[in-house]
Amino acid sequence: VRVVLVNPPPFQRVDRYDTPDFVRLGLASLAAQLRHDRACDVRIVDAKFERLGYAEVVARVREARPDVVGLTAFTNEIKPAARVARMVKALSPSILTVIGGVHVTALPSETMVEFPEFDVGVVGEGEITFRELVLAKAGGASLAGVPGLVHRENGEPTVTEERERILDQDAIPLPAWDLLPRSPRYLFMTQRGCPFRCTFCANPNGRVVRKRSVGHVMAELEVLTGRFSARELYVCDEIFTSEPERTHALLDAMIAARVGEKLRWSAQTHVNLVDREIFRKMKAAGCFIVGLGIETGDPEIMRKMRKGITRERVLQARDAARSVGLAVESLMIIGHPHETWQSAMRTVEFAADLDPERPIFGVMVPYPGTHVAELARRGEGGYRLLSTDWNDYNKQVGHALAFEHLSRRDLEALQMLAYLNVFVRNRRWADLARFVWDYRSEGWAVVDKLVFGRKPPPVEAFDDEPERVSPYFEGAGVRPRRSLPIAG
Ligand code: B12
Repeated sequence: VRVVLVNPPPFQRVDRYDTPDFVRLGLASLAAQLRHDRACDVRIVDAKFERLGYAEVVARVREARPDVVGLTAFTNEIKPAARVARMVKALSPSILTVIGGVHVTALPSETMVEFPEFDVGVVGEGEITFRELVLAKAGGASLAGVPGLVHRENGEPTVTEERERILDQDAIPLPAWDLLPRSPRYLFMTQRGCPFRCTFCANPNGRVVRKRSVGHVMAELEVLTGRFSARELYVCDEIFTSEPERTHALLDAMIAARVGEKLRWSAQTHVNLVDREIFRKMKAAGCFIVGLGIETGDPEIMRKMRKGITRERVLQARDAARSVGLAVESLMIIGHPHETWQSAMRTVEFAADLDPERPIFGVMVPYPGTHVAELARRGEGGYRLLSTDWNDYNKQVGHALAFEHLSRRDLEALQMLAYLNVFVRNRRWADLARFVWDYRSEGWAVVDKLVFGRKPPPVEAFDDEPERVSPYFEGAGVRPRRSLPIAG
């Protein structure tokens, strides 16, 4: 069996992550598993990293003459993934198109109804499910016997038995980075899952944290620093310091192996699970910035978002990081349930009090599978759903949500103000200049929207783009308004 895995082209080129300087971890992991089991011949096309358009992606697919094309997508990537699938089907209807990733995991049946161009969806962690799917396809067996899938039976989406999460993460082979172009940064994961129940998070990896052993993580670090000459890692564990004992053991091993002399890395964690000693070791092991999920500066919202943090705890964590010279990235959201101008201003002010090296403010997006999305769909929490078009579901420059008492413009003005306020109030002029330069594309897109009411144009526009609405929105208490016009 021949398989091609595809990271679809971006819908628009605004966000720095539309054209990332790193390759896709999920696909490298799936490919490694297939290769490990000698299940098939596998290739990867990372259109975002390689800056490929749709025609180029399809040309690569044609050349590989695959039996199966697997596509990956977060919510904001699902429509570009569907377009690739449509073009692949036009190439040869017998190619099996498989969609995986966070979006289909949250909305399995709805995705199959909305996008007939996908033959099968893989729900959740894909390594084992995809291997079994490919083997079933090779052997002509029915897909109904493979757990963790959504497929069609008599035209109706049918979800098979639930797939168990992979408890032994060491059993997953190291990502097949050799199937992708070399990149300066790599994504890296030492565990999957998060036990918290925050209202805005879909928790795609489940609540049970499954950790790789220290030895397994160290083996991957050796390969990345050696064979792939990685210079920077983005550790994407939901909570890097989830268990203190294991975190210390891992950091001790990294320090002993002098990882910090070979590369630098960043990670994210929860303010209740850190202290000065952990930060000191992280810094010694090569970490240069730690992301803290702070989310809001409003004490009432903080209490209600189910994260269990307080402003005092956030400040303590910031001080602990600062005392060992570790930079802080603050992750905050504007648009929590029942957000008002006043509560959002508390976030704006708290961020300036914190004065993080790298502030990040997203506007709330109602990602399917979250409590916030349910509220937005029902028109509760003060929310007004603006769009049923998944291309609008982006946190930085999106257009999914507003409030009865806060317009989209208000939210974006607050976002701009929040960024500026951190630098201006703390008189960080050089940082402000660097920030404006680094984020000029995103900044311009927001200004263009605020001033002229236009959205950024798609990278490639197609006349035959089908007008579809996911059944997920049927019966929603709120009728989305017409989306904004697109610039250009
Ligand atoms: C690293 C990361 C990033 C990185 C890199 C993303 C990238 N392009 O690789 C950066 C910082 C760039 C990023 C950006 C964004 N991110 Co992000 N990110 C993550 C994070 C932390 C890990 C993703 C990851 O690599 N996981 C590891 C791999 C192994 O898992 P995976 O990709 O899910 O793949 C597995 C399965 O999903 C499945 N699978 C996936 N694809 C396929 C395909 C096939 C064929 C099959 C069979 C199976 C399969 O099998 C894989 C192996 O088990 C997750 C949270 C999390 N911990 O998962 C959020 C997360 C995915 N991000 C999220 C979001 C919202 C975004 C942004 C849209 C935010 C924004 N700026 O607006 C942007 C999107 C940028 C863009 N233009 O596309 C949300 C997605 C929610 C949603 N419903 O879409 C998540 C879930 C965070 C959250 N809890 O809300 N992100």
